[in-house]
Amino acid sequence: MIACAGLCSCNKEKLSERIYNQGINVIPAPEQIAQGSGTFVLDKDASIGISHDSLQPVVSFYAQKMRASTGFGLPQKEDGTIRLTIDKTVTGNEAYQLRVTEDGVEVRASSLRGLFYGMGTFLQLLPAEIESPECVDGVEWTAPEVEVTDSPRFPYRGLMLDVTRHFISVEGLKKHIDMLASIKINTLHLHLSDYQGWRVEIKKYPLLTEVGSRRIDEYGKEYSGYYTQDDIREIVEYARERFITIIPEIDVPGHSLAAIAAYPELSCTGEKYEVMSRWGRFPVVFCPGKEVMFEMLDGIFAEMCALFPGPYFHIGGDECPKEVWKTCPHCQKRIQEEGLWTDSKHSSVDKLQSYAIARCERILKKYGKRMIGWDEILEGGLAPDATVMSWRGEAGGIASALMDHDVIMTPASGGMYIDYYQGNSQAEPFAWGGYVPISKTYSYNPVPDTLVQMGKEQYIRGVQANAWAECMYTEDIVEYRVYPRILAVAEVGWTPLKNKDFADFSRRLNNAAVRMDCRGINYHIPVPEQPDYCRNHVAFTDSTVVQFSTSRPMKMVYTLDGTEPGLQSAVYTEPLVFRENGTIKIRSVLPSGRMGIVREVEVERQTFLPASAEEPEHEGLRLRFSPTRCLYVSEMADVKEWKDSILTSIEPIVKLRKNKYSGVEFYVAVADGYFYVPEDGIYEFSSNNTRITVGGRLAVDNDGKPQINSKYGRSLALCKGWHSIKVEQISNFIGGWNSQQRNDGAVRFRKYGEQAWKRITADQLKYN
Ligand code: TNX
Repeated sequence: MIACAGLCSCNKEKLSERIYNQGINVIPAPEQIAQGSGTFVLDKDASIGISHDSLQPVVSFYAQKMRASTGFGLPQKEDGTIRLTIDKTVTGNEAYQLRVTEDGVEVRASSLRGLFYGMGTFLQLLPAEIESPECVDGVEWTAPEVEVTDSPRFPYRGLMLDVTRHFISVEGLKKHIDMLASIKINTLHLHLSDYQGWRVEIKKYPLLTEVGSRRIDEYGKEYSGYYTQDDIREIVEYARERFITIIPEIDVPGHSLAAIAAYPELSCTGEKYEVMSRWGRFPVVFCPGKEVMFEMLDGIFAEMCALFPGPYFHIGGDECPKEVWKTCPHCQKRIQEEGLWTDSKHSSVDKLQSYAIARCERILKKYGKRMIGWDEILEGGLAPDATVMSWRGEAGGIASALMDHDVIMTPASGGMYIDYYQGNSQAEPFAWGGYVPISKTYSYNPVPDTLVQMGKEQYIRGVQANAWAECMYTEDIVEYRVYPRILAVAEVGWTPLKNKDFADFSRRLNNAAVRMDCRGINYHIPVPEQPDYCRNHVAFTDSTVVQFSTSRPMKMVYTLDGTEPGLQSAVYTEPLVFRENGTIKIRSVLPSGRMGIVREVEVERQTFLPASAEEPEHEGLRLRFSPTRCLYVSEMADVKEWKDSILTSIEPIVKLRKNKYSGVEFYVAVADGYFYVPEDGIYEFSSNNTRITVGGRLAVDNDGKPQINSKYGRSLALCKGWHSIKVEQISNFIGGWNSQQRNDGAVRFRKYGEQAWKRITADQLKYN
């Protein structure tokens, strides 16, 4: 019987011989690996030997793991089959040497961490089922004969988890820590405070969590969560045992509304605010003109620095709207007193931000910590010893390195934003935006040529991926976005450039997938996409061909009868031809038999919808408007009082754009009239409004969904001429998204085959 979830092999085939267990599957790929012809077999007689008692923690960690899956006793013996030795001639704190021969396994390193990584590599040489938490039968526990000499390319290899927008439980964090340790990621950065939540207990300031950890969602439900100091100690210790350092981030002076909700004196005006339940940037931030900001930060940092033993503390510093500071008397006084005048390089408010950050650095130094900040901390002049995380491209990182500051590269443009879509947005679950397939993450090189030319590349300390969590509503979806892309980051951070090979990495992922199954991780499996023209509703008049591919080569199975595709379903081998209505359900299959999410594509045979016999009379659309709060279109039927007017284009249905960050104005609006179709054709529609109906048929449906990244567009076969159009817009927020925030109000359309979208323009609108 197989213990690993998601593994399914009821036949007699040996698991160890399955395709995903063939070859060498180590991630990240080592610096040097030479394969011999022999094989090591781990059997019931195997034992472990250590050179010194201090190695006990590493040995117990792995012995326990291997006992669980193999069922072997793995006792400790002086001359064990697997031998771990501290060897000071192996240079580098994270380096190790690993020799696997027919007779045994030898790991040497100058540190416990090195031995931990060496053993990690050995486990990856064994069949993937070694990671199973339960005993697995039918596996021959073999590892190829190899000689490995290994050390990382960069000392810093990190993941940032945003636990403010959506909280991750202690158990959830431990699951990440376990997985990250197995791929030699050594830093977990926790983003602990933001507009939307304060997530760490501070004894001196209890309201930070009492008030700051709670927000009210669009349904009036409370969302909350925070780590007690005991939780933090537990997480930090768990991570330490796995050689992972946790870096806490308290974001200042922007992204600080949750703290202001708890202690209003922290802002310029002292007004009372609520913890934000919507995403975006808001102009309520800390006031560096007031001493109370620094007094409180001192108290907060004091407690946190004692909890987090690592050398670094992250103070955020990103995206601070500084407009309020320009008119705040406290800020202006500070600018005067400190002489923070605008000069040719920096504005006075930028200098004020730098002043605040430099004071944070002084507080942190008092507690023995080094400061990290996002690249905005460069803007008013960089604090003396700051380490910079370059996220807005590499420019901030390059500028910092040129000033001899340490840099961690984490550019969104370099594929390090793993909150972005990893496949076509039409095929993937809802995400923030962007497009970061794993190949993009994998191909990132953190050392820009300029720095090599200037001899400054040593300031690049490493690389990090960021999992911002606005659109990660559950812990499952966090895992879906993080894995397997973080495996690519692990290889970017560890493996020498010359050893990187995406095709081989993709192959090794099939083995890593089984290891992740054993850990119960909900990782992403490429979703079938139509190569050039990906959409979920396909209309045609005579016949159509629907084609699928995946971002890395993968078997696909599908059904046409509405049932869930399974391993026994038809295998996709060639484009599907339709002459009648149909529903395609298709998903990818990994070599292990594990399947990805089901993609559903509706195929519909239509006849051209005739245009209206007469041209409508007046230019524009009729608008009905009501300042009522609704969440769903169905609630609009109960709205009693409407105000009628005429619109000359569709866009103004989305109001108040200039006020988009400070709140949501609740209203409903319906625009009605006709839209001119320039020629016969099959048209696809797209809009971030709530619902679009053309010719009485649904063309876009975002009802009850966040009104960004619309993927609910449908297609219609339309004759040239005037067709009725109805645009419904609910202004509210759903899933944290203000429905005006990323909605320009437009309705876009394109004829099949065209790539570019066109807006419906004013001259295409009329009403009767
Ligand atoms: C920018 S990266 C932010 C975050 C958002 C993220 C969304 C950075 C320092 N700030 O607050 O969550 O974009 O991708």
